[in-house]
Amino acid sequence: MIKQLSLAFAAVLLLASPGPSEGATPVCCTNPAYVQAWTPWFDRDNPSGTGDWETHSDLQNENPGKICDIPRDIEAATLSGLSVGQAGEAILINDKTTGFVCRNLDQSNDKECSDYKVRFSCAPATCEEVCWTNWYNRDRPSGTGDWETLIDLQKQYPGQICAEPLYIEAVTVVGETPAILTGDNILFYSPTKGFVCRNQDQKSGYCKDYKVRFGCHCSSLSQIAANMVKN
Ligand SMILES: [Ca+2]
Ligand SMILES: [Ca+2]
Repeated sequence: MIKQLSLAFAAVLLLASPGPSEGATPVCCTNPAYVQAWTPWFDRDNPSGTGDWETHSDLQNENPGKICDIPRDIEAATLSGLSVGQAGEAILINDKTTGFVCRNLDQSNDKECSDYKVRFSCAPATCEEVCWTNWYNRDRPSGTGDWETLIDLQKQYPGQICAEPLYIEAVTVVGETPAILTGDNILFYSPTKGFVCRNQDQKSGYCKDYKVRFGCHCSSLSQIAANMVKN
């Protein structure tokens, strides 16, 4: 009885402290507001006509079932890997609802737009299919930036994160502000790579400190949960 009570107490403590503590405590069936789950990159048009048209509706029609109806975010980059800001061109539309359009007539010196690719962030379809790992915070931004890469976290916390996460969520350690709302320029934020914010990409010279967690197939985390109970 005492053993049962102490186990129950420990379970309550674990559930009550979802911060960046050590150990895997899979949290199942929550559906956080700001999840970054990027589709693959899409590049349907070239700028040789009137411009580069990568609209959400065209991309959805041409890639059935691959892009959600209501994306949470959009990212555009040139095929050479420059962000929209780095490319410095006049962009007509760059929003998650309409998609991306760069018109040649808006560019100076009769220049054509660069060729862009886009991707969208889509929420999990249902919470039941996704279980979340604990929060991890392995790095601080005092060096070159805040490096919370999947490969480093998997090495540092062996057996706690599934091999192929479906989703990633990143928030600030202080205040738990979603990464996409902080204004920091994020180098990458992807379930397959993890999260990196470099100080050199920020106007202020420093990234905020972030923690991350991953969304996995529940079956891949259930074994971890079973091991937790045994231990
Ligand atoms: Ca394009
Ligand atoms: Ca961090």
